[in-house]
Amino acid sequence: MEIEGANCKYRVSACEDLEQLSVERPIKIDQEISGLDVLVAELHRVFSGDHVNVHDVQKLMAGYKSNPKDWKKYAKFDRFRYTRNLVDEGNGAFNIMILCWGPGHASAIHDHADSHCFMKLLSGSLEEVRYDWPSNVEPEVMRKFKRKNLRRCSNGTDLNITQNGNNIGNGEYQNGEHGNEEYDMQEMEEIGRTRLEIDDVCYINDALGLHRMENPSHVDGAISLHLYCPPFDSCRVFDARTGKPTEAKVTFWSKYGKKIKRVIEANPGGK
Ligand code: 2CO
Ligand code: FE2
Repeated sequence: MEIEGANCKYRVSACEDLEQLSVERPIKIDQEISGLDVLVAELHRVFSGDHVNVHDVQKLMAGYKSNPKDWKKYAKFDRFRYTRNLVDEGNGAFNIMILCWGPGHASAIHDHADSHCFMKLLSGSLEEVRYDWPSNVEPEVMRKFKRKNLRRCSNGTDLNITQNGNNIGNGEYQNGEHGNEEYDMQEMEEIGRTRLEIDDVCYINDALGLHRMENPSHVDGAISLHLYCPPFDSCRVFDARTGKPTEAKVTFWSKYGKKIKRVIEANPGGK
């Protein structure tokens, strides 16, 4: 994918030029963004056009310098899991949220549902661990690689697992029980590791692989700002030992600074 030219108004698999995977580093900052509300306003402006360049979104996020007074109303932690706190719904084109990671909190290994994912560290530090796709799970973007006769990808079957009640967000990955389907187990392969420090911006999409985020500190929390476009409400999480994917809902802990009332869902088939 020609990341810099990719139009992130569309899903990753709908982008043209899938060959190049490079991202310009360091990100050149064209304008300083004086607050989180200014960043959100600039994002609305950029996303109101027909074409949104991935690199321009990175630049805007890099141009904002983290200031706790801007984001403290969204910084809501849970003792047990990382929380997802919605800041803005981007007129349906994107959503932007603040994730709060308590000491030692981590996500499962997950994909990004064919969307673009931008991430900026606001406080503390986080480690991103990237993984290759298990060879028997094929994301939409890789199908496109194949259709275009471009490099790579598996010839295995696509597992179609949709287990209701699974949940990513608030760190909750209630992966439920695995089905009875045959599964060719394969340990997942780590392909990279990056330590993010305050104000660092990074980007991932399904063509670049899967990832897991972890707060390496056992003492301090970490806070990150995430932008997804298009927004998504479910993704797949993967078992590191087997590569097995499970569909998981993504949920919010708070929206616009207000905590969401949790509804305990009935579990018809549950124990
Ligand atoms: N994608 C995860 C989530 O939205 C966070 S890791 O950074 O993309 O919960
Ligand atoms: Fe992620």
